[in-house]
Amino acid sequence: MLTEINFDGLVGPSHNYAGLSLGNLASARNFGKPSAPRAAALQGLAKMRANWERGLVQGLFLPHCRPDEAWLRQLGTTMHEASPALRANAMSASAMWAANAATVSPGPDTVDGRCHLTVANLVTMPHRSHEWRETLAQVQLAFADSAHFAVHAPIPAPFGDEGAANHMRLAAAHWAPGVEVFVYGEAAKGETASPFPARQHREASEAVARLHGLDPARTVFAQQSPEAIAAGAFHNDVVAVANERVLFTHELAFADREGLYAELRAKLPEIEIVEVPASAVSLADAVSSYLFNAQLVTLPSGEAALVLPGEAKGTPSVWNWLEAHVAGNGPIRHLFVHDLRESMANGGGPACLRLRVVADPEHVDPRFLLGSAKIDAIEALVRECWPETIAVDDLSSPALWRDCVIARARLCELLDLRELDQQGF
Ligand code: SUG
Repeated sequence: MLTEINFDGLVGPSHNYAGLSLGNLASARNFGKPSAPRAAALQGLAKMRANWERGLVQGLFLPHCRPDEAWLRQLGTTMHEASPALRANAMSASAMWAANAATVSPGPDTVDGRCHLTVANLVTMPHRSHEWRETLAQVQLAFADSAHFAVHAPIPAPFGDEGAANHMRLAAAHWAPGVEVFVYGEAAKGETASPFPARQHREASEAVARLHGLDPARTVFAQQSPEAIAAGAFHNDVVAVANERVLFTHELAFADREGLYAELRAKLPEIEIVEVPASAVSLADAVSSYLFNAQLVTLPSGEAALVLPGEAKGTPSVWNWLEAHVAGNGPIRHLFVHDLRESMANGGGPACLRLRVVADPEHVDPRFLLGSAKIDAIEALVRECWPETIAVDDLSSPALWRDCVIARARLCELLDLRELDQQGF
């Protein structure tokens, strides 16, 4: 039975605000503030539990081993000797944003009928560029069943690939053949480049589509609007989200909105495009509230629901639009709000925290799937081992480095994934 599984990245014990992501306004705004890794992980786990209780299948990716001494070794240094900037990069907990782990094409879309996953190279940001090795190791374990999954190593540099955050799948139902939309960023000809980097390159998206064996007739490449990138939409999933036949998008998300909508209508006649006009919600409000970084999910009843961050409820233009949509019998029928402020303060909303994989859960390594008892056990471990707070200066503390390594080792042991603790990432 093919179903959608949401694999959430657990927030790691080194979660901090080092301001590492140019173009991510929240990351820049919160630079230097103390973080709360324990609260952050508990907020994420509460969302996972709630989605599981809603009847959705819930999976987990582990935080990566931090500090990443292996990466520093490649750079000829160690945590003791590295500059504060390199230390912060080696301590980043950014792997929590699992939407950037990989791009996923479910079996009904691919030439060999297997679900294909390409791990993202994340080459644009130094602190994210070393995630791929451990992500690849986890993905290879979770989806080891090669009769049903094909796992691809990252696209080589310099072609930037940020994974599912720039990829949308539309289909009559999860199990039906879908139309896959790859959204890339680049300055339009003749336009001044945005002050912020476009992290997803078209060449990378085209390579992923080829590797996955997608049918060109059901594959779309769309340019993100430079205006959205300049407004802080460093990934497409900050301004648009798709689920089954619904595309939920801001009016200014795409460079050629009319052209894209026409192409999608031609390829999937049953599509429902729910567009929020800039006159109702400005790009600035969309970016600060993360309205579109909601999880758009299909509940067991068949109804569509949005899993939103608290900031969406706290932004009057956004909440007014949502309430009117639900009252007016729009395709989205339910709104669930979660406090994810620790992740949000680094630019990561509900949708950033999860990677969607349409597959049969029976084919996934069960160590990566969650139920209530396992969530209880992880919560207890987080309360015991995750630091309560980290100030940016603490990133230079050997005691913190040791605590982070121990916390993650305990998690690997709890989940019976000791092999991930021994690979020396
Ligand atoms: O890559 N933030 C992440 C947020 C990623 C959100 N993901 C999606 N939109 N799918 C990023 O910018 C914060 C970095 C820091 O300052 O520590 C950070 O990496």
